[in-house]
Amino acid sequence: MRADILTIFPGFFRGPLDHGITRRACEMGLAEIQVHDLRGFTHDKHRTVDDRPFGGGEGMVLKPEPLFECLDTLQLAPREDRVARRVKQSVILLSAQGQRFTQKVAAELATLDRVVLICGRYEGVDERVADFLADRELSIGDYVLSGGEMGAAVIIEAVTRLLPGAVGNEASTRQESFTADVERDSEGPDSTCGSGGLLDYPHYTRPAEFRGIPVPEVLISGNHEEIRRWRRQQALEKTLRNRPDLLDGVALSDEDAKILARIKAGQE
Ligand code: 9D3
Repeated sequence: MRADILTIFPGFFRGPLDHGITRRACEMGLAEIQVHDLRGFTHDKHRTVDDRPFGGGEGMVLKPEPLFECLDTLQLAPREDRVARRVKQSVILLSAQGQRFTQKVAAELATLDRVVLICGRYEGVDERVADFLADRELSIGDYVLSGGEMGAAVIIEAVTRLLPGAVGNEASTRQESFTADVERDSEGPDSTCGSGGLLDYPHYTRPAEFRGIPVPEVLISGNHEEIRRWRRQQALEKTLRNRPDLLDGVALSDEDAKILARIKAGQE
């Protein structure tokens, strides 16, 4: 996959993309990431990328010309072919007004040959970019950021992990069961799920006692059936505590339902 990032802060991406899986994916030739400085597509002395909003109001708005001119240089297929999915390319505007980026969207993007990520800044981006340049508009969550750069880095990492060969065998096997979960229920488990749409169970490693805090005894017992049950119970407890919304969309086995009923009874 090739990814192009359009930004007024190209230096931001030196760091996030030069580590871990994204770095390795680039070195292996699975991903190619190009960062484009929007100021390189201005023509005035001050390399202006923003302007005041028509109609008045607070703050500045990202001008359309540098974004359109930068995209012109990228040799993408026509927008109608992208939107009709005749080509595996997508131009994405990162903004607070976008649809939510989820694991399901990440899986969708991972099937593409090219993605272009346009990073919004200031109070917003001239709406002609959303209407005529980008194919879709994405937000990474319901909180206020200062621009789209963090969002672009998040999307690159989430999508790169899904490229065949990008992560080790063990992890990719786990991911497959997870993707199946996502496909079964579009509103369902999104992230965080080790299995079955619940939060992951807690992990421990050596030492068996650390600063007086012991590892749960069951994990040292060697009784694998007991360990399996304990992990399931812990996953259910944690999900109920931190993400009760996930329990609505998940299919619970009889055993799970019993464990959950016992947890809820114990809370009263
Ligand atoms: C009047 C309200 N505005 C600011 C408090 C709205 C607003 C404008 C510009 C809010 C955020 C931004 C800049 N944010 C992004 O460009 C952005 C973003 C985000 O803020 N949250 C989650 N995902 C994203 S992706 C891009």
